[in-house]
Amino acid sequence: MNKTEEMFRNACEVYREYGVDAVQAVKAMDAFPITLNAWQGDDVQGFENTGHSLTGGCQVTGSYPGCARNSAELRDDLDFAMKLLPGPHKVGLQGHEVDRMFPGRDRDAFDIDNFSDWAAWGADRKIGLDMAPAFYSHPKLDHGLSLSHPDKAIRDFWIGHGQAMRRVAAAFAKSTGQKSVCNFWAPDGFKDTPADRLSPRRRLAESLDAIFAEAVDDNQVLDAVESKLFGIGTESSTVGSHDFYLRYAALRDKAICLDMGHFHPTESVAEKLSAIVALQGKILLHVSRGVRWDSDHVIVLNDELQFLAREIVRCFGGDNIFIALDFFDASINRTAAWITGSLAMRKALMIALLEPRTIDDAEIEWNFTARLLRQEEAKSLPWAAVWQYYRELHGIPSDTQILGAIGEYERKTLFKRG
Ligand code: RNT
Ligand code: ZN
Repeated sequence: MNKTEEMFRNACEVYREYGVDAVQAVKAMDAFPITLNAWQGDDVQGFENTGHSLTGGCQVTGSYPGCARNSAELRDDLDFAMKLLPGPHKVGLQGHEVDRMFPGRDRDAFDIDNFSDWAAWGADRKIGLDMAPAFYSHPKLDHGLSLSHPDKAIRDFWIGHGQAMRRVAAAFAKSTGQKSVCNFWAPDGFKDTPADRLSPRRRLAESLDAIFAEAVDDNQVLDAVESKLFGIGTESSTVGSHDFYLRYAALRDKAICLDMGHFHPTESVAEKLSAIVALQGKILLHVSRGVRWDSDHVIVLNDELQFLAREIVRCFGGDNIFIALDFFDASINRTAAWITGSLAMRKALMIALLEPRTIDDAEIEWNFTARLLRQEEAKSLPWAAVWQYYRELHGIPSDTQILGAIGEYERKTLFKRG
């Protein structure tokens, strides 16, 4: 028995005293696929090569060398990162991260031919592929509006893009054999106080209804709608606010996408999960970290992430909560961002799966003193010994070895991209 196994056995003994089966917790980890956000690898630029800069109220800061310049390089980087990660993964794409463009064919007419290399890659690796239409970084995002624009021709263009991406999501599901989550986030909003908030919201609802009018197989595509509180240039009001989308999702039986950077700083996304699941709602999580604002920092193992993981584990019903990363940091090695973010999410899930049942016992007995003490006590239980065992079970090297592999990959590949 090696040192890791010995420490794991000891940890199992300790957790048994708290009503936790650590062996079962290790097995349960694979019930939670994590979707990597491909757009971290290309700084949300996409590959249309039309020169459109990033708009829509998001911002990527930093200029670390080696950004993926095309979908093949992006897949290489994802392959590299996923080799160093434990547990099941999916990959999420944006609607402009095409393999190729065709003359005269714009986003409203994209189809699976624009993404066929992605479909083949996912099928070959048995990796599920999610999709998100890109309602931004395009001239038809006009005065900050897309699906809610007063000009029907502009709305129709974006409705076409939404329909096209949903068909691509269905094609991804067919080729990979895994359900594809198609997430709709539109940047529509106002920098300063709008006179009319109601009309754009009515138009957004109509446009979404037009997109979803086309039937898709629920076993292949799960539609999600993502709310946002503000963006750069939409500080005063967003058309697709949380109130709007929570109601829309309930009325139209869609998943609600909760992005951790899209709420007031003191508002917790973790707190929302049980409220939505208790009423049979489905949730797509955009796991992110805002620093002072919706800065989309790489996630780290902090209290909020651990709170989120605890709620995921308690509310998870197999197909009601989907975990997707959403951050974009161009100041560090982009593959390291995926690796750091996915490992942090996995650690938080491990800690949540190991949560002592004695906490619940105390609560059931109305003993809130014991509940508080037990919650604090849990923080010093040997979860790291179980985590190390889980990593070695999946053949994941140490963090030092991962850093070495990242350094070698950037010397051999990334830095040669110029
Ligand atoms: C924008 C939303 C959205 C984006 C991606 C790139 O703030 O979070 O999910 O991150 O569409
Ligand atoms: Zn998001």
